[in-house]
Amino acid sequence: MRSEEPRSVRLSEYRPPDYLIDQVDLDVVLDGDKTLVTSVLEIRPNPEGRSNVPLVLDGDEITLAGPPLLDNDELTPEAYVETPQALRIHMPPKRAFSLKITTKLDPAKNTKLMGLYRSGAAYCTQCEAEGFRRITYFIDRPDVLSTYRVRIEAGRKEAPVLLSNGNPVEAGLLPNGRHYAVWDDPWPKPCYLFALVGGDLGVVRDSFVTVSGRHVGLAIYVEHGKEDRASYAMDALKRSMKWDEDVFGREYDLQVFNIVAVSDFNMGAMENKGLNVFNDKYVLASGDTATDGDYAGIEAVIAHEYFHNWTGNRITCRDWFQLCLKEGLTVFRDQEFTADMRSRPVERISDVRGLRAIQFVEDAGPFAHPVRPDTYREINNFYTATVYEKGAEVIRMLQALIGRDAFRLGMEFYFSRHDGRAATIEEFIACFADASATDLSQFLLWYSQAGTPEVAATSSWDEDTGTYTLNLLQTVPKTPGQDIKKPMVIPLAFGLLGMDGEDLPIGGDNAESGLIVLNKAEHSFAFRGLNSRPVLSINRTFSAPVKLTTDLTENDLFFLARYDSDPFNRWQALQTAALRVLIRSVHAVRGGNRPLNDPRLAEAFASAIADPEIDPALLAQLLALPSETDIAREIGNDVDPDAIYAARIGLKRALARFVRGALADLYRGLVNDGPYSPDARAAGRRALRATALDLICAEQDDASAMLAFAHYSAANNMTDRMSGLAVLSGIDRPERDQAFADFYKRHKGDALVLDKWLSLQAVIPEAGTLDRVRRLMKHEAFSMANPNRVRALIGAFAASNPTQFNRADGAGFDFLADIVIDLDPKNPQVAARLLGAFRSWRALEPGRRGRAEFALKRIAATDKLSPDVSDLVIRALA
Ligand code: 0A1
Ligand code: ZN
Repeated sequence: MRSEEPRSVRLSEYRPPDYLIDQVDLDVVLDGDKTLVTSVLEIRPNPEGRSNVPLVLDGDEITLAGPPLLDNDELTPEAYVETPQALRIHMPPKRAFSLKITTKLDPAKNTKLMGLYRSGAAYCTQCEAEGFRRITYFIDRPDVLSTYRVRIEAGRKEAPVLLSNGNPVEAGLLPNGRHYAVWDDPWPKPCYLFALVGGDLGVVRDSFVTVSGRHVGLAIYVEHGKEDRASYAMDALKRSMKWDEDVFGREYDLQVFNIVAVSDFNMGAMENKGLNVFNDKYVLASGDTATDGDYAGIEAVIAHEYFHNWTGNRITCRDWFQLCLKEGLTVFRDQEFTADMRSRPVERISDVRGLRAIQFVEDAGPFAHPVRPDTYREINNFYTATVYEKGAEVIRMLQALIGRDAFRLGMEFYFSRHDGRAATIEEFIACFADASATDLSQFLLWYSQAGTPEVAATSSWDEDTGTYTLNLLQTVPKTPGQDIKKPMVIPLAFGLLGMDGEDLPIGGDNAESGLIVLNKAEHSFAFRGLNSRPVLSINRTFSAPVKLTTDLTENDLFFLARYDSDPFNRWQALQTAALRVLIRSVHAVRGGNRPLNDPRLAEAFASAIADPEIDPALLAQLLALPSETDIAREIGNDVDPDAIYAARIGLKRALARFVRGALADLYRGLVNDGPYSPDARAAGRRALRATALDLICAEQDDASAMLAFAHYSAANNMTDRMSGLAVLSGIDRPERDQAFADFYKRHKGDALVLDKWLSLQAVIPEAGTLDRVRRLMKHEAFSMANPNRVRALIGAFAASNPTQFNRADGAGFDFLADIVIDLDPKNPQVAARLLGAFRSWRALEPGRRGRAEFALKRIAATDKLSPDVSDLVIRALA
């Protein structure tokens, strides 16, 4: 490593701040490269901190415009020092005082998109996690809570819209074509929730009346001309506000709620108090520009950011180690919202697919970390699937363990005890321990032990006594820095199916409720008085985020796929059966044989298709084979992505041949010529039709190309157009280029739509793709400066094209290394995210592993790496 290793921060070293800041008055003059920020801070020594210590205000790439003023008196040059990372006042008064600081910024030069920057026609901010220090000197940590009054001034033409947190209190005209607005946020907040927007934007307005009758003005600001694409986001916002009242008793607490969509954004969106700033991808949608998946994403992200108003904003985190306190909980809340708005089982399946594809892989590789990490070098690298998605699973388990009523009571305790404060995981869990009179100390291991627990279920059947015995064994694998693990508390929802496929009444030890709770390494449960050997359905609804192995036979699995009363486990049974075939097949392929097939799987597909009771969205999930990543994860080491690809496409072809007639009927029966509606039912039908198309076209021959092209051409909405194009993209026929060219012509100039076009080309599993990606980097639709474009092309290639990113010659790795090295100085966060593609490099077969290591070492040897990238390469190579 050429650059210095970034310093580690440790949870165990937490100390309360030495000073508190009660009030912040900001005056921001937006004026291009002469932008000035003046802040007046009301500061006092913290009784819980150390006394007589210097006041250290964090800073990052900012400079003072003049000496600070303490209680209106200019500080002498000896009284303070400005370093690249801080403003230090050597001997501040031992009483409350005010400090006035002015900094000068150039938002247009801010390519990191942290702090105050420009996006299109707007100035905007991003402060989480440590961006406020790029605007002004401040105690930039979440346990310093202040009320804010913000005055913004700008040219009226350049920035007719001036927004900040809280309520609007004043606005007016100024000489020289300028104007100003004042915002006041009465709720104390940490500086990471500060936001400001100034720009020339279009707006869509609506309103919401809260449960106690207060009127809230809602507004969504977008690029001019895109107003008609914000209506679904607005609808989702109103539904979120109502849902949080109904389900969690949470009422909104300001006169206005504003959302601004910007096109340059490092993440999905940000929950700044009363002023959410969004990546425009999660706001803008119309039937012609967005897919059903995009609509679902908008609904979920709008809800997520809105729900943060209570879980994150009213109650925030004491320090960044507690990030899951707001993120895991808020993901849980948005997933529950979606389950209530759409189909609960389908939402669960798609959440679990996502969890396994990303979090399980993360948990099994060099980047594994606990839901609450205990050390970090760069906090930006901990906005991970583990903190977010596994964090949500932990909350879901908590609810399963103590029951819904106690869970709701625990949430009430949490809201009333910690409102207006910065809390910890221990304080959060104590609310549930009190609400349920349960000792949750062992449960806390879910926050501190990394790695996906493995549960092995074996059983025996005693025909003479009618006794079924279930043995459960749990282990937690080693992860970086954690060699020894303790047994966890694992709630497993389960049922036993009788010969007729019905759930048997469950008797027996500790298991009357349909929930087994493991808390030791090994358990054994006996179920007596049964007439025949039952079939076990366990971890129903995926009640615990574990890797499960069972002694279920394939016939048991097909039985469950058909009869299980839990739709999740019906899906799971088919996935497990398919995975078993696929893994055998991968071995066959590597041994030089043809891919394998299992006629029973084909029959299971046929019977699912023939089942009139199954809802189309669920059927689409049932018919989707495990992904290449699923197969790789299951294999675990010595992974050969080409063999996986061959096994999967081989099985898909065989299955499709077997159910060809049924698929064709299904495909025909699902046509819908009516106008597009993004509702879940219609989306489910489109999803099933797309799945049928994908299977029918698995041969990738001339007929497939014609059908997919016809599907593409007949589409009257983006969802259908994309499902046609996605299938075509895998078929090397002239129709493919024709469709890509047509798509480009139709959507030229619409960057968000062209992201889809870039992504689809980046994931083509063919040897020419890397060159295609290189060519597309020079295309006018691409820009290295925009995170969405980078993710659409390069991110998709690295994360979603297993055969081509992991090319045997290492060219995929080299390409990504070059990109990371080039992007790092401009936008380290986005560069670091791309490195996530190396999350399982050690699991590859030795040739590829060596080439991946070489590429990682080349990055590590680069001069002046950012803390973001160097932290990840250090961990990847450790
Ligand atoms: N709190 C946001 C996530 C977020 C984190 C960092 C950001 O800037 C780099 C932006 C957003 C959320 O959970 O939605
Ligand atoms: Zn969040």
